[in-house]
Amino acid sequence: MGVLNITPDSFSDGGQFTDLATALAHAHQMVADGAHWIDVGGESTRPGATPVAPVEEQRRVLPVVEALAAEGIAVSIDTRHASVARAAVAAGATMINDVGASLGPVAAEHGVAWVAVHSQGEPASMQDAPRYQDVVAEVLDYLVGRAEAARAAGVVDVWIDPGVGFGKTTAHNLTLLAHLDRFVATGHPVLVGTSRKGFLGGLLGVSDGRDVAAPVADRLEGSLATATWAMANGVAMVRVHDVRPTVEAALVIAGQIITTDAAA
Ligand code: HH2
Repeated sequence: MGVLNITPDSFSDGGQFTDLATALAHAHQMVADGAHWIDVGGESTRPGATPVAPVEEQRRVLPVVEALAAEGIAVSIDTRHASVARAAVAAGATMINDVGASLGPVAAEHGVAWVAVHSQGEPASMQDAPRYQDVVAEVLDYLVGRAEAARAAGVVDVWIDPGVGFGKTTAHNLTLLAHLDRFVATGHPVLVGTSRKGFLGGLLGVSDGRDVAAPVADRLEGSLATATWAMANGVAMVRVHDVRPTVEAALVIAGQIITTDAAA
């Protein structure tokens, strides 16, 4: 799943794709690089982000969703708001990627896929003091409960996502990643998004012997390591900014031959 943020303030690609032509060109490149889904978002949910009014979110995402869906590209809408999800589905999105994990009924209403993402707290304050007794058990119980309710309400295609970075410390994130097999064992397809996230900055900074976090542009190794780990542990989809390197990493562990553009 390739990330396409139509926002001025996303932590890694904010402001890059606010122009329609640039956004579409980037989506086309991600599809050419091997993305099966394009995840379109109009509100940053990075720690400390300011909430966006649903009407503004729709203004940002709908032209992009409509254009990509019209070309037959599978589009998911990354939103916490029912009105945005409904409008995006009307424009052609066929998956609701739901960081609030509350839009199962909307997915049921429209017969589209739904991703339940775990988060603790709201983006504005979620990283202040995340607390769990047993992070794996709590996140798992929550997601299975949400997924079962959505299935009972009629959603056929239900995904679960432990929500790396959403109200979690680095230790929480690493513990969840270490136990992805338990999420996979639920039988629900699992989606994981670690791409360029802050905890990788901290880990890469430390591994480089620096006492500062690696900047967003310098987190590819961490993104690839965690995406590859997730895939090797049975995760069905990874949500990434760097599609081509992730596909190449996946092909390496799948034992397949990579044909570079130059050699093709
Ligand atoms: N992470 C982000 C946004 N949406 N959706 C799922 N299913 N899983 C995730 O881990 C996830 C997500 C945050 O990343 P990004 O979109 O790159 O940044 P921002 O929220 O600043 O736009």
